[in-house]
Amino acid sequence: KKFDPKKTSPAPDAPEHTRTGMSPAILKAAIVDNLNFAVGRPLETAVPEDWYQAIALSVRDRVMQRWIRQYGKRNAPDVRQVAYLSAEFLPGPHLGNNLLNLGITDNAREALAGRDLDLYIGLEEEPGLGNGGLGRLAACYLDSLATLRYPATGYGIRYEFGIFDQAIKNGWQVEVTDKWLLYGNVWEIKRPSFAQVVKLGGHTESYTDEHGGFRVRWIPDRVVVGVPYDTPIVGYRSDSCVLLRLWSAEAAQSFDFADFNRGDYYGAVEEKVFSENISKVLYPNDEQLEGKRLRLEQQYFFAACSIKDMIRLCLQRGSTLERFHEMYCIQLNDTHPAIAVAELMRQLVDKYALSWEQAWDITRKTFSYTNHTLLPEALEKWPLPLFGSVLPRHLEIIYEINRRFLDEVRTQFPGDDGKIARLSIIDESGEKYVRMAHLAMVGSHTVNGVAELHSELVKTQLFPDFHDLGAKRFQNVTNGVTPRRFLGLSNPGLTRLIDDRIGDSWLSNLDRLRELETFANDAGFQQDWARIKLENKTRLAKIIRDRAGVVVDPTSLFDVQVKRIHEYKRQHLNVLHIITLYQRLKHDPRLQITPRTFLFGGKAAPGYFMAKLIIKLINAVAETVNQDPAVRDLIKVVFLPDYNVKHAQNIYPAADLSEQISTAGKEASGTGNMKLSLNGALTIGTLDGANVEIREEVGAENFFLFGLTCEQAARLRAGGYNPGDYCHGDPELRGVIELIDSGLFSHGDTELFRPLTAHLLERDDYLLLADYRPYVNCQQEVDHAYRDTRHWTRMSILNVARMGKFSSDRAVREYAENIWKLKPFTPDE
Ligand code: Z2T
Repeated sequence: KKFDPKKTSPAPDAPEHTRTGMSPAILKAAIVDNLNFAVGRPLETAVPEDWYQAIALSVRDRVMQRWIRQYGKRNAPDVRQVAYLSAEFLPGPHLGNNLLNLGITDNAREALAGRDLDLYIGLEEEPGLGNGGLGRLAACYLDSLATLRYPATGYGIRYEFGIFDQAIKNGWQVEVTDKWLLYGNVWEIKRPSFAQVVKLGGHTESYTDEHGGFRVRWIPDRVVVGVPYDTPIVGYRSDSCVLLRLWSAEAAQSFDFADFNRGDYYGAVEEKVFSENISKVLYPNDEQLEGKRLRLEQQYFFAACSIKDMIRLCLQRGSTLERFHEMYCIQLNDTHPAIAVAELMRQLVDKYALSWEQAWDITRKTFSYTNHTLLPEALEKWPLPLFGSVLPRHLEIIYEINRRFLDEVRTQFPGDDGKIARLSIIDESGEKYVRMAHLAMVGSHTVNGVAELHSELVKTQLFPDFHDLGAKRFQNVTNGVTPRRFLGLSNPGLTRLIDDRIGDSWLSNLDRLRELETFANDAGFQQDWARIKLENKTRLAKIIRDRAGVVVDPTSLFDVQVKRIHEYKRQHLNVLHIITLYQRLKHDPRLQITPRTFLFGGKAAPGYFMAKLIIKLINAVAETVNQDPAVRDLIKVVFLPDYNVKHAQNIYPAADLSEQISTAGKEASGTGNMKLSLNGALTIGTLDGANVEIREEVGAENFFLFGLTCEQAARLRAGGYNPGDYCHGDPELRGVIELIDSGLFSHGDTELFRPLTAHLLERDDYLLLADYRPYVNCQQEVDHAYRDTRHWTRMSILNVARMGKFSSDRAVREYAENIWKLKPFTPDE
């Protein structure tokens, strides 16, 4: 068949709605247009990658149309916007989600007339611009901000290389560079005209201005240019869009002609290389500070670009900077962007000549701060000399902020030097540091934790002295996840079943899932429910075979632990349970247990030895167990390489059991726990983070609880915890540890896992041995419960029906109403 462009392309004089329309016929024409004119491929030679590009471009046009239509509303002089500042965003692949949110998935399928839309959707390289929960949360919030019609911008960094791709070689993690931009990125639009210049290094000078005022200027020794790339994020069934604006670093001038003319070619390009380094790569540590100069430069780079962008827009919209806080509120996603507090002060005082008092008032009314962890090793602090050499003016400003702040503290607590030292933004207990959490606290009107338990611990454990001051508002906003991507898009089978029973409005009103409760006992509904789970498991089983080379039984219990690998998350406790079952089956070959498939996924920070050893242990146990004929049909262990958003979307719908087994008090919230339960998995978990609230919602009888509470854990530690006692008192546990040390899982190498077992026996910071017996017993209950399919299915239905609270729509509404004081746009007529 020959391609005739006249037959498929709209006439050049066609009305606008014909070019941007959503009908199958018009979509088809647009896709073919883009294939020809943007991708540059005739239909008959187009490969799937070309089709992906053409479809994505056509969808982007339609997203942009919404963006344009809202321009007037967004920029009206009386509209307050939220700027969500985050060093990480993990949006996942856009195409499928944009089709869903625009409501044109079926139309696109029809437009493609038999071509495989899902194949094209699957080709998209995801922007892995985050480590885990924190970055994914930011992406969920953008989805909800757009859906709920709040005026918002997400500001972050356009890393050229995102989180590394994980390969598994010989059981070990191997990091592979993430090249997400290799084939281009359809969704972003570069905006060179909004570029910002950012200063770095150098020194400060004081001078007297024309009114005789004392002023300071910063003479940098380097400047870089930040160029924004915009990705519109479209709301679900709404006329609204929000913008994700990511900054990319470029050299101020790509050639220094002075150097070039002297014949120093390399000197001339050096500047370009140094500048571009700033947005080159995401630091791959979750919850482990890496005090590197480049990381501080990244943080300042994007904070400064974002603040300057807001000032530009504020002035452009006819406001004055005295009203900055009426035009913008800024949410700090952890302390990574906290330097923005000092940067706003610098802009207002040094550049726009506001008084310190007025600038500080504006600043405090603008910022609020979300804390995401209690782990001490994650709390950001910068050595003073390093900080001063990168940001000399900001250090002065921070000293002034701190001086005034501590003066206030002194009037409230006279003579309490200990309190002053503990509250100070500068840590002077040894080597001096700038404490970024203190800067964020002092500079903002509200601070919040991300689950009820976590928010309590923020007050009582993390910042008790700030809490005593009383002035600051401490709040809780329990995290939420978007049901669009994590149910609507990932689990179309379950989505259709729910639609059939309760209509289709629940995806934007998740509380309506409660209406499913009436069907929890309905045998027909239970059967449909179980059938869909089995279909999802069958689909995942194929992926497991292709990607991990293991054949698993879709009727076995899929026991899933997917998240970053960290000792506090206790993937190795899960492994101790697996080895326990293995040991029991070896001793008693006729033992009846529920067949289980243990699935793991997650990346380890490249420098985190223990986490990497845990991955090796999982794979080592998998290798031994999966090939042992004595247990082969009862337990299978799989480590799925390269856990990311895209793979997560295949895993959640297939899970029966969700492992949320962190040491109580360590997981701030967790969000995977929500996604899994929303897809009908039952949780086995500790009273940690949002687990507490999930259990409250779904009912204790539909949740497998075990382990120490955080108070019990604290008491145990205070009384001198001795893990060895637990080992000696429990022969089964001792057997498990001895089995690891025997070399059974390491081809006779008795030393390989010694760092792990030795740590458990000698220190066990995360109390695995204390929680081992309760965990294994609880798993036994899971085993029994799964045998009663009807009862299990009923619990699964009730889990889903009661997950309404954990929609990111609820969370974003709480931020908007209680912290940002933001009003949504009125809908278009
Ligand atoms: C992260 O993903 C989280 C906290 C961090 O603290 C850093 C990163 Cl990269 C600095 C996680 C928490 O561990 C998790 O409990 C929480 O659900 C998530 O942030 C979102 O709040």
